[in-house]
Amino acid sequence: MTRFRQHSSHWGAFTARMRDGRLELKPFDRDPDPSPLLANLAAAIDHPARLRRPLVRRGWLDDGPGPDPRRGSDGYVEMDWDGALALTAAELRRLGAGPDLPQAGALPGAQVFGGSYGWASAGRFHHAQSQVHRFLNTVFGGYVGSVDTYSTGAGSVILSLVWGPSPVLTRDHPTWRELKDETELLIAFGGLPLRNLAISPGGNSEHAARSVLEAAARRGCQFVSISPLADDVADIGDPTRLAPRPATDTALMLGMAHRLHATGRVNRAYLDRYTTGYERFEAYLTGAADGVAKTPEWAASICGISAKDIAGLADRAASRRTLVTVSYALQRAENGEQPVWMALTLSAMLGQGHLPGAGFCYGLGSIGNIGKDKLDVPLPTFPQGRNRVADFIPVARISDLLLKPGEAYTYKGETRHYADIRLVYWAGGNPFHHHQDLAKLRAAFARPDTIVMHESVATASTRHADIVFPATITAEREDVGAAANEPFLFAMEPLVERPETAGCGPRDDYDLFCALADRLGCGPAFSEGRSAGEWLAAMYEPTRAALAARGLAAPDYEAFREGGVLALPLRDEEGAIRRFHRDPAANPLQTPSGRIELWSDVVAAAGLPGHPAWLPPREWLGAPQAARHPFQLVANQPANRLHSQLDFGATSMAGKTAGREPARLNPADAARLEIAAGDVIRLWNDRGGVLAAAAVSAAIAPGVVQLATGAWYAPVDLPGVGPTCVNGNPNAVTADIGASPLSQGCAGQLSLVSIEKWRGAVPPVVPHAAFAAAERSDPA
Ligand code: PGD
Repeated sequence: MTRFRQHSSHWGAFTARMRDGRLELKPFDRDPDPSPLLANLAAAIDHPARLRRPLVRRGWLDDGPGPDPRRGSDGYVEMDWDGALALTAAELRRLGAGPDLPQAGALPGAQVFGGSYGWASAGRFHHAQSQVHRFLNTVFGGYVGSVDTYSTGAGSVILSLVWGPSPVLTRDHPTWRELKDETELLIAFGGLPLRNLAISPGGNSEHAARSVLEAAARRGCQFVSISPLADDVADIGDPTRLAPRPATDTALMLGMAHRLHATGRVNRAYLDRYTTGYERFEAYLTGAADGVAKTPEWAASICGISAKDIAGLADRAASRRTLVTVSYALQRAENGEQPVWMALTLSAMLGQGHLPGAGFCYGLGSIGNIGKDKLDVPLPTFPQGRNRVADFIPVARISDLLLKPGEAYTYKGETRHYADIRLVYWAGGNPFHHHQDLAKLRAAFARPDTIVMHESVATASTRHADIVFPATITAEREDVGAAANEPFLFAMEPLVERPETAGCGPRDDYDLFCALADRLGCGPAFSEGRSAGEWLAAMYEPTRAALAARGLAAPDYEAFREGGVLALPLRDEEGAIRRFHRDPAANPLQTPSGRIELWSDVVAAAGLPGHPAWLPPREWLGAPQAARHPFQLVANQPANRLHSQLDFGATSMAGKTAGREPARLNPADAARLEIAAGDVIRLWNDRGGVLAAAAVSAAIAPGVVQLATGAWYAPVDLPGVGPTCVNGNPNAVTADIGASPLSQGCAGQLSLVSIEKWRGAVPPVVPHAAFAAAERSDPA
């Protein structure tokens, strides 16, 4: 394969070719700021962590399906495809899969968890989650799914009640264009880190954030980043950096709001026209309701920023065109709804939402495609079929689902009950990376009868599954690269041959679902008789037809593949937020009142205050628990990889110290604990421990330790301290709690830990290759 071929990833498009056994890669020529993550892919081509043959867990093979605490410590046996597919089909049939599903009443899918959360790869046809959902819909009539995302659970639930569906509003609003041209002051709660902006689910062709920020700065726009990590904003335009105690942004915003109130700068006309419920919020703000005025002084005592700075920031915001943004990170925490709702309230009090470049934006800086212009044509998608099982969980409740069948929990004001799950089917995600309190997840994964997983590489999750199928990687497949708000469609080509292992190499998720569906008598219903290429051509057709209908160049499928890249038209119209502000009666928001709700009956009925409020979480630096575990762990998104993907890649490995993930702490804390850069340190609490390589940085606020997610979970029983992840996965110590009874969102960003220099014998990191170890004998 000597010609450069088109491809795409969540972090950027590129062309590549194999030369002298190495992948040579060129970023997309329209990309002004390509991501360093592109360099991670090459290692995947023939990495020893690649899965090449189906694996079956030794205990499952010997003793059959059933709950089993050996998951996570058991051995694996390699099988050939026929043997593994036959075993799996028999197990799925035992659980009710097949062509003769009941038309009414209980479906076998009601005991199958198929939420299968995970980002997998960028191509739209080989999108693992769509594939697994279509398969389960076909053979089980459906599955217990999941709603919301690990990215934004608390934030999207609260906004869906008080602002409207956040994906619609944030993706339907040209915020970057307005920021470049109009904004005078950007107040970014949670910062605006370029590392997050490099990523978009499905692809990110032009990394424009840096140039937009530079242009805005040249025009005189000022930036304020509010984060305990000073490098959550780039050094563009001399940004003001304020470092509150983590988890206290709501208090800081309340202090600002009180200042606006006390100085008569609340925009009452805006509140009257566009919002409901301000009076009830105001009674809380002033203390009329609870006797505590939320003054800047009050806020300062909680968040650690001086009252003068809080008041000064409110004054600055009120005197210029101000955009208030709040990042996903802030809501990935207990009571994570509050900073999002309070930022919306603060911006409503400033009353500039009707002005271009001002108002409120959720998630700008959290992910690349928010705030970009919207597309005018539909994108290719793989149809998932109909899920006839209505049951679901909020996505981050996976451990509770498996551990507590029948138990009640609440979600959006409803009382629901966890299903009794016998089968877990996962493709394209890494729960032993992404979920919190991984020791608890291990106990949860001991419960089902059977866990089937498709993966390209042997992750910690595959080491907890019973049947593991090796999937191809994106570089081995033909696909189409497309993403919301992305103005290009990419004809992704295979870049390398797929590895063969004695005629038994990895397969595409689609091919292996076809093979299973065939064995279950559901082949035609799953595949509709189409090859992958035929599906791709069919998926492309709605986009082509829409282009033709607009009189634009609309190449047929072959011509599109030949060209490699197709530019898509953008919609030249105001977004939903502008339409609402132009005429709120004609274009109401999708909230009960049609307006921005600063009081919500639905939220109040769910047992939370009906207005945004400072609700201290259990784990923050002002909590009683901080006496035992005095450091706030910020477990954020990594700069050197996407989540846990390609953790063995060049950029990811370059960020580690002797193969171990770095944990950054403030120089004063490091000195007090006698920790030097490069030392191995232990972070721990009652849930477990994790080893990391110390990095000392003034960018980290005192009392804070930052350890990014994504190192592969490798628990080792260390003498004297018990199970400890020796590779540096922070989810060994994070809390598995819902953000609140309202949203049940992921709360993994912030926890309390203790830190010590590890003085015992330093255990080696577990290399990625070791996760792939298996017996080679074929048992069949
Ligand atoms: P990835 O590492 O992207 O993490 O969690 P997610 O599970 O999405 O996992 C994707 C997996 O899919 C990889 O292991 C990859 O090898 C595999 N894969 C890729 N392509 C294919 C394919 O074609 N077929 C198959 N079968 N497999 C494939 C991410 C999640 O983590 C997210 S989105 C967020 S925002 C959360 N963030 C945090 C956080 O901030 N703090 C904490 N503590 N925890 C978090 N967890 C969440």
